[in-house]
Amino acid sequence: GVYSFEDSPFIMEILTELRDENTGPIAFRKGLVKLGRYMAYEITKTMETERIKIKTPLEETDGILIADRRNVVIITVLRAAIPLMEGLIKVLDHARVGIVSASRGKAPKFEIEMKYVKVPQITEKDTVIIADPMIATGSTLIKVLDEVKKYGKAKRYVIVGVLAAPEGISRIKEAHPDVEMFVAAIDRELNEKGYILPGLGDAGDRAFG
Ligand code: HSX
Repeated sequence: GVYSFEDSPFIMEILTELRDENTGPIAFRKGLVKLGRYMAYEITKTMETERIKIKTPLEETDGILIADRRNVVIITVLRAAIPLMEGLIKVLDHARVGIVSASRGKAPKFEIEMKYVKVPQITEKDTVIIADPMIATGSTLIKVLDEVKKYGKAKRYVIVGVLAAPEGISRIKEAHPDVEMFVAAIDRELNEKGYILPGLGDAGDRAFG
């Protein structure tokens, strides 16, 4: 499934700040960290929980444990996903973290070059979360998923992004039908250069200059 958070005023307020061209790199990075934190919180609502018994200082009572939160692998797609990952691990603090580099060539082929891949071993207990702020043509994430799937079969594959274009969503769904996508918002379209409209510009440049 594809989930977006247009009905969450707080996530939309953060997104508004990220879109605004007057937002500088410091606030932009902070916004990405915040989004990562709140989106991870939303994702925990889709995770399996276990009932457990604990003792307060006064008596025994029931509690819960989000079992799946213990088995998370976050894949950070360089470079714009770094602040997003920093936010995700505030909630998913047990996560093992993989890093991949991907850069997209020019139109019309948008070929993806992956120079660096460091991914931990993945087991069937794991929820693999792939963080990349922008899902434009979807080529980057298709290639990242192809690669990540070589490291073992996970329980779930979840993409976390800020913005997605409809083109990218359908291409990813076609290539990897087992993948769930969580994005702050789904935007209108891609321009001829493969930029999302209205978008927020180049997330890597906005965050890191
Ligand atoms: C940007 O382009 C993003 O952070 C992604 O890594 C990539 C998305 O483009 P696409 O491969 O979906 O077209 O640098």
